[in-house]
Order: sequence, then structure tokens, then C-alpha cells
Amino acid sequence: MGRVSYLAIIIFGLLGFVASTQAQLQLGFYSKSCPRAEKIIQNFVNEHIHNAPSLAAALIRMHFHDCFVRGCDASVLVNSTANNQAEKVAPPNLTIRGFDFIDRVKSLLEAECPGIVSCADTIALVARDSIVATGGPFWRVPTGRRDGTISRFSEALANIPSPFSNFTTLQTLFANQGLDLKDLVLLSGAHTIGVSHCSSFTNRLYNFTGKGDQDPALDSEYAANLKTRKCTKPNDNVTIVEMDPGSFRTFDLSYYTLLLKRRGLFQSDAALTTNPTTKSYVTQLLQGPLKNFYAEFALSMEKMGRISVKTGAAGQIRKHCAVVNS
Ligand code: HEM
Ligand SMILES: *[C@@H]1O[C@H](CO)[C@@H](O)[C@H](O)[C@H]1NC(C)=O
Ligand SMILES: *[C@@H]1O[C@H](CO)[C@@H](O)[C@H](O)[C@H]1NC(C)=O
Ligand SMILES: *[C@@H]1O[C@H](CO)[C@@H](O)[C@H](O)[C@H]1NC(C)=O
Ligand SMILES: *[C@@H]1O[C@H](CO)[C@@H](O)[C@H](O)[C@H]1NC(C)=O
Ligand SMILES: CC(=O)N[C@H]1CO[C@H](CO)[C@@H](O)[C@@H]1O
Repeated sequence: MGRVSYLAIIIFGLLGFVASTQAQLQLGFYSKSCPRAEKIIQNFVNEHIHNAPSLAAALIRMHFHDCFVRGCDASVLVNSTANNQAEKVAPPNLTIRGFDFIDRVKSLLEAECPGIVSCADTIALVARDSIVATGGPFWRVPTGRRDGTISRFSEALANIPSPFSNFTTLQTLFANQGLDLKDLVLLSGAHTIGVSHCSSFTNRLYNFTGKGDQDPALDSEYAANLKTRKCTKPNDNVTIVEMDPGSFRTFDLSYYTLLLKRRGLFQSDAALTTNPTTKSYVTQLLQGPLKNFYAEFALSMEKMGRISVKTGAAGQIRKHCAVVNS
């Protein structure tokens, strides 16, 4: 090759680099293409979340599940088809709520600017606005995510941590997404709001090692309480329990307080106290004011929202969030 071709390669390489760095998320991505998009979302959330404040928890969890499988690309919203079992039907996903809420927002966005605002950005913005509207922390949501075309049951199973995960598994699954131990502790802090089905933790109450025993890592008074008042049978997959009893609607530090009292509800919650690094993050958070937790949580949420996003010409803008465009 002559000098000219080398030069051409370098120039095209640089152009490619510039193009790829331009195709990143940015704050206000829709400010020209659909200027009212973010306002429409925020207004809808502010108007409707108060009828069902518990949805705020469901919606931030939906965002988490979306981002952990194929990146934040709304693959969590896709319905199964005759030849494909979608993420939605995987066990850790079964209890996700709020699909309808997203669909209603999306139809408003489609009415305003058809084919412009992605379902992935819709989830991210709705999750943030719902948490803010119910008194929780604010975080920045740069936009420009595009929607994926693939949603697989098996990938949800493989990537989303289960409530039975130990520390090593949690660390690995988060590291696979570019999230570190600090992110693990902070993002788990979302369990300060919301509810769980008994079946996500009754093994800890009734038959932990197959000998009819309890998990020794769970406070025995709390366990007894759960058994007599809430999850009275070993195989109850209907009853729901507040994950942060007493303040399950308030985005506060009490999740971390409970962890240190051995009252984290899931094995995965308790696991955070089994490692010196994560345990020390928990202690540090409890020593600071709530606003420090909010500020740190915001950084981890922004980071989570960037996981393997599709931008530029990748993916598509789905018309209906539950179906890939044909
Ligand atoms: C660290 C690994 C995690 C595990 C193993 C886990 C597991 C779970 C499980 C099993 C439930 C209850 C599901 C049910 O039985 O109905 C739940 C609920 C919830 N999770 Fe997580 N989670 C994790 C991380 C996260 C993250 C990163 C977030 C958000 C940033 C989050 C937010 C929530 C919320 C808000 C709820 C309550 C949902 C509702 O009220 O509908 N979780 N989680
Ligand atoms: C954690 O769980 C994984 C998967 O169930 C298992 O393979 C591993 O041995 C466990 N690690 C520890 C330290 O218990
Ligand atoms: C506990 O688990 C073991 C092993 O899976 C099973 O044989 C036993 O029947 C269970 N006991 C109860 C009370 O569910
Ligand atoms: C609850 O368990 C029953 C019986 O095992 C099963 O038929 C049903 O589908 C389960 N429901 C959920 C929501 O998992
Ligand atoms: C997706 O599935 C849900 C639940 O089965 C159904 O109500 C909804 O109409 C489906 N959406 C589309 C666009 O097919
Ligand atoms: C409550 C519930 O559905 N638990 C399931 C969570 O997912 C794991 C696999 O990831 C199943 O083994 C549990 O039964």
C-alpha cells in the first residue's frame, strides 16, 4: 500500500471514531425532534402515579431488568410469539408490573411525534420521573437509546440476579454489566421501596438446607414474624410483603439499617453484608446524610442506564413497545 492509502485509512478511522463518539446518549436528545417528549412523560407520570404510587417501585425495577439483558433497549417489554419465549416469561421477570403504564405513555408520544421516541428511553424517563414524583432521588437521564429487536427468556434467566444469589454471583452478574461493588450496594438500595412475593424468600423461613430449617443469616424474630403473619405456608406465590417494612414507600436509608440487623429480606440482600467491601459501603452510607445516598444512587442509576445502549442507526424505534416493528 502507498502512503496515500495509509493516510486514507487513518482519516477514515478518525471519522469513524468521531461518528461513534457522537452516537452516544445525550441530555435532551429529543429537544429538536420531539421537543415536548420529556414534558409529556413527566406530566403523565405526575398525573397518574399518585393513583398507584406502588408502581414507582415496579417501574424502576423494570428499568433494571431491561438494562441487564441486552442493554437498556426495551427488550423487557416485548411479548412472546409463536416461535420465541421473550424475557417477560422468565421467572425473575414474571412479577414485573407496569407494562400498561408504559404503553399509555408511549401512545401519547406516538400521537405527538410518530416513530421518534424509543421505548427504551420511555422506560428510563418514566422510571426516573416516577421515583421523583413519589419523593425519591433525582438522577439524570441522557437519551438517544434505540429499541432492540430480540428478547429471549434464556438471557433473562442467565443475566438477572435471583433473590437466591450469593455474593459471588451478584458480583459477577454486575461486573458483566460494567457495574462494580459500589454500584451493587447503591442500586440494591432501591429495595427501600416496593414489595416482594413470599416465594422469593420462603426457603429462608421453612426449609433452608432441606432439613426444615431457617436461614441462620436471617434475624429469627423477623423470620418468626413473617411466618406467623405473612408467609404462613412454604409454597405461597400469591401473598406480597413489604421489602422495607414500615417505610416501603419512602426512599430512605432504612434498607441499609435493616441489612445490618440481619433483616434484609432476600439472600441476595443479606449477601451484601458477607463481604467486607460491600459491608463497609453500607456502613458508610448509614453514616452520611440521606442526600449523600441520593447523590451516589443517582450516579449509579445513570451508569446503569448506559449499559450496552444502542444508538445512532442501531436497532429501531418500536411503534408498539410489546412488538418488534415488522
Ligand atoms: C442485586 C440484585 C437484585 C436482586 C436479586 C433483586 C431481586 C428482586 C426480587 C426477587 C424482587 C421481588 C419480586 C417479587 O417477588 O415480586 C425485587 C423487587 C424489587 N426490586 Fe430488586 N433485585 C435486585 C436489584 C435491584 C435493582 C438494581 C433495582 C433497581 C435499581 C431493584 C429494584 C427493585 C424494586 C423497586 C422492587 C419492588 C418491585 C415492586 O414493588 O413491584 N432491584 N427485586
Ligand atoms: C455461589 O452460587 C453459585 C451459583 O449457585 C455457586 O456455583 C457457588 O459455588 C456459590 N459460591 C459460594 C462462595 O457459595
Ligand atoms: C425440605 O426439603 C427437603 C429436600 O428438598 C424435602 O425432602 C422435605 O420434604 C422438605 N421439607 C418440608 C417441610 O418442606
Ligand atoms: C403459583 O403456583 C401455582 C401452583 O404451583 C401455579 O400454578 C401458578 O402459576 C403460580 N403462580 C405464579 C404467579 O407464579
Ligand atoms: C402483549 O401481551 C399482552 C399480555 O398478554 C397483551 O395484553 C397485549 O395486547 C400484547 N400487546 C401487543 C401489542 O400485542
Ligand atoms: C419467585 C420466583 O419466581 N422465583 C424464581 C426466580 O428465578 C429462579 C431462577 O432464576 C427460580 O429458580 C425461582 O423459582
